[in-house]
Amino acid sequence: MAKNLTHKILEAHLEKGRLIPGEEIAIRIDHTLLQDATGTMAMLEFEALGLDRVKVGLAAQYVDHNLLQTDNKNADDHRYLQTACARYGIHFSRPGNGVSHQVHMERFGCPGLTMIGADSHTPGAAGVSMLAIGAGGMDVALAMAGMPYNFPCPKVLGVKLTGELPEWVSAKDVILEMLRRYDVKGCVGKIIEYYGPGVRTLSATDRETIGNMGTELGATSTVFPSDERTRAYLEAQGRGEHWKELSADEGATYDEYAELDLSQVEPLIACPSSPGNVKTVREVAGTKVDQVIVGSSVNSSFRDLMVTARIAEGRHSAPDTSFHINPGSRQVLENVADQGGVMPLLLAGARIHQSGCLGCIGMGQAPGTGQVSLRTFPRNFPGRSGTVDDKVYLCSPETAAASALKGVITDPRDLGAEMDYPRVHDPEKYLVDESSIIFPSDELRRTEVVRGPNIKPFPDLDPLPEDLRAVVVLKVEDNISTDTVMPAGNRVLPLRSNIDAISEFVYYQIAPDFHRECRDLGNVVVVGGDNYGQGSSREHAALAPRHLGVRAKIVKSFARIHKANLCNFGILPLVFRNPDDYGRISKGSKVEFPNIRTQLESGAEEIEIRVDEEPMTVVLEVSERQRSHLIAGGTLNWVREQVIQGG
Ligand code: MIC
Repeated sequence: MAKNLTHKILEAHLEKGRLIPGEEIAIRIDHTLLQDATGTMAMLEFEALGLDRVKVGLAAQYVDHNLLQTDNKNADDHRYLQTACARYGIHFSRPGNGVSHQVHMERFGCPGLTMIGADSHTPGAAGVSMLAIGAGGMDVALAMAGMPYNFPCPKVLGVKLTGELPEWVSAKDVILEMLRRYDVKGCVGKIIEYYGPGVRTLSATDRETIGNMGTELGATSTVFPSDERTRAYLEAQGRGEHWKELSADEGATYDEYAELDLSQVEPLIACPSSPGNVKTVREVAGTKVDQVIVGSSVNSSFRDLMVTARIAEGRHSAPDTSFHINPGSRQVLENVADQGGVMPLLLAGARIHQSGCLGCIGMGQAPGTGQVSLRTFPRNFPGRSGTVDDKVYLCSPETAAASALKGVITDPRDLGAEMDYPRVHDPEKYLVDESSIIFPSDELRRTEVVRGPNIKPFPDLDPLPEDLRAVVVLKVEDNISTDTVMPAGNRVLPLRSNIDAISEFVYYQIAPDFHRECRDLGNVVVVGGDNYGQGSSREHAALAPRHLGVRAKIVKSFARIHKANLCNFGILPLVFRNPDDYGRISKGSKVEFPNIRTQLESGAEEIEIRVDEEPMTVVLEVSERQRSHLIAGGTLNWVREQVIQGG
């Protein structure tokens, strides 16, 4: 039977289950990716498994998030990660070498392989036709230990691309067009596979942009065929031997279909404060812009910076507009410099930063009060920039560059009257500099792991009791992102390896007393709407609430990674059977979970609880494996039980 490419890759890696949407499957993982913000906790979890060496084809650790060093903490974490990588056999990409997604694609990504990464934008590896999935740190730690990755088999949405992008329109506009159609939860439970004649008009880094931001659609992953463009990219990286051709079989079918004519795409922009709030640039043109940032997690490739440089060449940014460049990697910056792109940027007034995520995760670059910031980043959830009531827009490098020059949101096509569109071609051979990557070796194996004082052991979590009584501590609405649950930014990120300390920031932007109330109340419940926990993969959005006594979350629906993280840390992910029950429960409601342990052990999907003494039925839709983890009080407890039982 003719197969689509997603099923071909999944089948080649399938360890358990059937490719039936919704059923849990387990796949073998070829690569794992960690970044420092999620990686310290994941590394502690890996260490807790007690292995001598990683057991995965290739494990990589990037330091790209916590780059500001305002006290000892981040630098201590960097040293911890570097020494742990040496000790356990993990590739270590040093601070300043670049964003995980960009560097992994440059140096390690291979068509047809699988990867999980403790970063929700891991699917960017679609650029070199990997099937890459964002996951919580615990799941990545298990994969580093050689275990397969378990997840619900997704549907495959086949998107046929036709035509070719017009001038001044680029890959970011394609993914914004997808967001305009599907919004932030339209692709939950799906892998998006692009196919058709339009694919070959997109370069590997264009595909990376589209894959990276597929996450904002709620998608599990994104897959692109591996073709001549993939070959050209790998050859330019000096890794041509890793290329192989991959595509769907002739006549392959998909669970769902869509078509996108690239020639019809126009400059688009996601308005504050959701990646799904997409308008045409024309609709908001003329809005005054205080800050423009090109780069970071997405749109930070050679092409993206070079097109910005060529647009800015011989011009200057507007006097009231602060213009920033965050290169995706040291390699990108070296190549842009080599091809004459740095001088035009400097002369245009750009502030060129080190390679890394920076303002994308609130590590600096926060806009001022009431200021408008235009960014080529992947997400703009409320307050993520670090500024309360921020006004962050997401757009292509072309729109960003045009707006930086004019000082107002500008459709880049309007520059057509002043200049020709500077079409940028990727180098036939990139300058390759691997000196900031430390490769594993037998000699490094003897390295002693150095732990700073801020690295605290993984907290103890008790197993699920037979009966549970709790109080609703917070009720929130739809589309709450993990940025709201567990904010990032320079005050909070350095605490990622200290759960007790970071817990004080849970929900602090919308409920500053959350942690105190939890401590007063004992066991608590959080109530939410649809798509609860969208966005980042940060497991701290589950682990820190659990540490504060959150034992269940009852919502209308969950985002994929957050739900898996809740199971990993023993928080019951419950869904209202009747969505109207959302109205029957409020802050202060008393919730009883009688015989909850027995209910879970019996495999019940419908769970009977009592809310303010009235019965209510909620649904627990998890796999058998996750059920055992919830009963044990979390995955780590469960793994330890298995080790003890196994002798
Ligand atoms: C993000 O974009 O939110 C991040 C930073 O990449 C996160 C990881 C984190 O919270 O550390 C993600 O998306 O997983």
